[in-house]
Formats: sequence, C-alpha cells, structure tokens
Amino acid sequence: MLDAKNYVNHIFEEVKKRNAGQPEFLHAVEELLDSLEPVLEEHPEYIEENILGRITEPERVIEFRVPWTDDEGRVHVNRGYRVQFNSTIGPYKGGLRFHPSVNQSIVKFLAFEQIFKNSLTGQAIGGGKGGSDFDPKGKSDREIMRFCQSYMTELQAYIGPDRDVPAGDIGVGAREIGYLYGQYKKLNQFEPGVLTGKPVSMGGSLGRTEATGYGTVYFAEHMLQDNGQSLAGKRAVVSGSGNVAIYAMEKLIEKGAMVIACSDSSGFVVDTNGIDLDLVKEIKLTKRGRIKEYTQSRPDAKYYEGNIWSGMEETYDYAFPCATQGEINLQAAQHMLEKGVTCLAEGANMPCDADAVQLFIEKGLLYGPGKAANAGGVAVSSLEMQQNSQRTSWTFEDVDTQLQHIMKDIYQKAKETAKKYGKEGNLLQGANIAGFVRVADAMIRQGVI
Ligand code: NDP
Ligand code: 2IT
Repeated sequence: MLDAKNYVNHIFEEVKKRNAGQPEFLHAVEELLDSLEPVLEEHPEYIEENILGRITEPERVIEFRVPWTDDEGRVHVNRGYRVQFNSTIGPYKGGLRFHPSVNQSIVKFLAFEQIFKNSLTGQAIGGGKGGSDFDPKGKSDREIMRFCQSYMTELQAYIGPDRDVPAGDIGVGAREIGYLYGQYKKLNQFEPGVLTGKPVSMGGSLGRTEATGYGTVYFAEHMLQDNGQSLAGKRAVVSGSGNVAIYAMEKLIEKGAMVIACSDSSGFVVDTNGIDLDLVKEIKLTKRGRIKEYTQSRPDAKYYEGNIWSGMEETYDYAFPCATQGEINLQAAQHMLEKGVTCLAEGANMPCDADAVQLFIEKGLLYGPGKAANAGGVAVSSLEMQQNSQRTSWTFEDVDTQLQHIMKDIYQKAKETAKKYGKEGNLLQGANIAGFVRVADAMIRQGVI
C-alpha cells in the first residue's frame, strides 16, 4: 500500500491525466488533496478503500443541447450541464449557473467543492452543480423564460426531491427558479422540493435570499471574535453586487461596519461615506443595471474600471470577495495586504488563486475559505427542503437563528479540526478535512459502488 504522500501524488497524477484541459477542476482537487495527508496517515483505510480515487470522479456528468428562440424569432443553441458528483450523504444538491464562461471544468469544480461544503453544514445533502453557457445579460423576461423552459425540459429527467435538487448561482435567482419550476411542474406534477431558492409565494423559504451573504458575515464575525476583533467601526470591501454581495453588505452594515466599495464585472465603485445599499439594490435588483450608475446619484463616489482587489486605492480592514472564481491573484493579494486587510471571508466559490491563499495564510491574515464561509446558502436550501417536505413554512427569525447556529458549528468544526491535525488557525485545512471525513466514512460503510 502507498504511504499517504505517495497516494496523494499518485491520485493527483491520475486526475490530471483524466481531466486535461480542466484547470478550475484541477485547482479544486489539488486544494483538497493538499490538505489531506495528515488524515490519511491516521486512517489508512481511506487509502486501502481508494476513497480519493472514487471521490474525485463524478458519479455522473450530464450534458445536453438547449435550443431556444429569441424575441425576433432567431433560434439559438446553448449547452446545458448537470454534474451529479457525490450522493453518499444525501441527494445531489447545488446551484445552477447561467454565464457565458460556463464549461464542464467550471461545473465540475463547483460540484466538487459542493460535496465538502454540504458535508460541513451537517445536513443530509450530496454534491452537485449545473448550468449553461447562456448569457442572461440583455435578454428580455420572455427570452429568459423560454431558455429556462428549454433547459428544464431536458434536466427534469434527472432531478427530484430525493434525487437531485438544483438551486441558484450566478445568473440564476428567484426569477429563473420560478420559470424552471413552472416547466418542471408542467412536465411532472406539483413537487416544490425539486428546486430551492424558489420565490416565497411558491414554497420558497424566508431567509434563503439573504442566507449566503448573511452566513458569510456570521462566519467572519466568529473568526474576528476569536481573535479579539470585531466588525463594528471597521472598513469593509465587497466584490460583486449580486445576491451574495448585496446581503453580505446588508449584514455588514447592520453589524456596524462601513462598506466602502463594491463592484460588478466591469468595474468598482468607491464611496468613502459608506455604500448606499438601497441605491445598489435599486440599480442591481430593480433595474438590473450596472454598478457604474451609482455615481449618477452619488457624485462624491468614484467609479473605476477593472478589478476591485488590485485597483482599490483606499485602505480598509476586511475583504469579502462575493463575485466569482479567480478574482484574487497573487499580485492582488499583495496589494490587499498593503492596503491593510487583516481578515477575508469568501462569499464566492474559490475567488482566491492558490498562491494568493498561501500568501494570506503565511502572513497570518484571518482567512475563511468559501466551502465553509459561504455554506449558509446551501444550508438554508436544505432547510427549504425540510419545510417543503413538511408542507410548512418557518418564520424569517426561525430560519435566521438556525443559519447562525449552522455557521457557528461550521466555524468550530474547521477550527477544531485544524487544531487536531497540528494546523491551528488554518481554517482551509480544517474545513477540507472535516468536510472530507464525514463523506469518506460514509463511503466506506456503503461499500464499493
Ligand atoms: P449573481 O449573479 O447574483 O451576482 C454575481 C456578481 O458577480 C455580479 O455582480 C457579477 O457582475 C459579478 N461577476 C460575475 N462574474 C464575474 C466575473 N467573471 N468577473 C467579475 N465579476 C463577476 O451571483 P451570486 O451572488 O449568486 O454568486 C456570486 C458568487 O457566490 C459565485 O461565486 C457563486 O458561486 C457564489 N455562491 C453563491 C451562492 C448563492 O446562494 N447564490 C451560495 C454560495 C456561493 P456582472 O453583473 O457584471 O456579471
Ligand atoms: O455555491 C453554492 O453553495 C450555491 N450556489 C447554493 C447551492 C444551493 O443548493 O443552495
């Protein structure tokens, strides 16, 4: 039998061979494998049972054609995906992303992350993710509806409340989930538990919209409190201005922090008086506009094109990347440290490159990895599934209280697991090991399937 180090190297070589040309997926696998040596040394059965060989291979990858007609009658074709990565501890669970950059590598990386994130929540949910290279920007409501109907016409054959439960992600919010569910229901039957993130009027959970952003801030607060710091009176920067970013900003402001900047994929706005969140909501949620429009109503604020993390000139304390993967490279990370950042919690999935994370950890920055810090969204999705199967709905306060407990529990698990394996303070390693062990133990008990 190989020793832990050689086993990890062997598996990564195999994964690279089998997934050539999928850099995002390889990055996610490497990041997990890098953490596991100490736990493999302690549990040779994981090597004997070849858990890593099995856990890095999706149970199923579904790809399909999505044809749709625009308002002028032109016919378009996009590609749809659903990766059903691991169902050991529950039905596949994870969002759908509609963005032109979506490809198999991105969906596999997101589904892989989701396995360990979902495990950390303590809920009974496996890992999955899907989406399409469809670009929702500039499309009419009717075009979005026709696209969602076509996408669901194919996807419905593979999902179900105990089988696979999609939700939102980039480009997929309550509007899209509403259309997707409508088509599912037309082709099947009334079954709200087949999707989460639904509008509240049709079986969605109160608090799901806010959950990812709020949860990320709750997680950051635990990191800070444990280190004698707090959010109150501090300057924060949040990237993105979508679902996760908006509710991270809302909770930060409620906790007394001042959010001085946020962004979209074109550029970022800096308002040293504190970002006016109602204005951001009006621009992004009501008008579906661009963050640049902020300065039309707030002439004191400044708009800059480009990446927020490498472009910020102001100093600030805390960073909340809430846009997308790979927003923070090594050079941006160095710039952030120069600007005074001491804590970073990832609302997005894998927003920091590997060398950026390494630098943050080396420099002692409080670093909250996405699979722990942004798990509040999927955790509340699981609470939505519970409400749907009980045919009931809980109050906002009830859901938010459960979310706070779950985020605290995830933080404790990541912290204590890191300590147990001699990596005190390294929440990435703690989260990776804790998320992995729950799934690995259950895989062994289920046999080689
Ligand atoms: P939204 O579509 O609501 O918002 C995405 C935001 O990120 C927009 O401001 C968008 O700008 C920006 N963005 C998207 N792509 C890029 C890019 N390539 N470069 C720079 N900015 C970009 O998505 P969410 O808020 O739901 O998701 C944001 C992140 O959080 C993603 O990484 C997602 O996987 C993760 N996440 C989401 C959860 C959820 O519950 N929704 C749960 C856990 C994680 P623009 O409008 O210009 O495209
Ligand atoms: O990345 C994520 O955790 C999500 N997009 C949320 C998934 C979900 O099923 O709620």
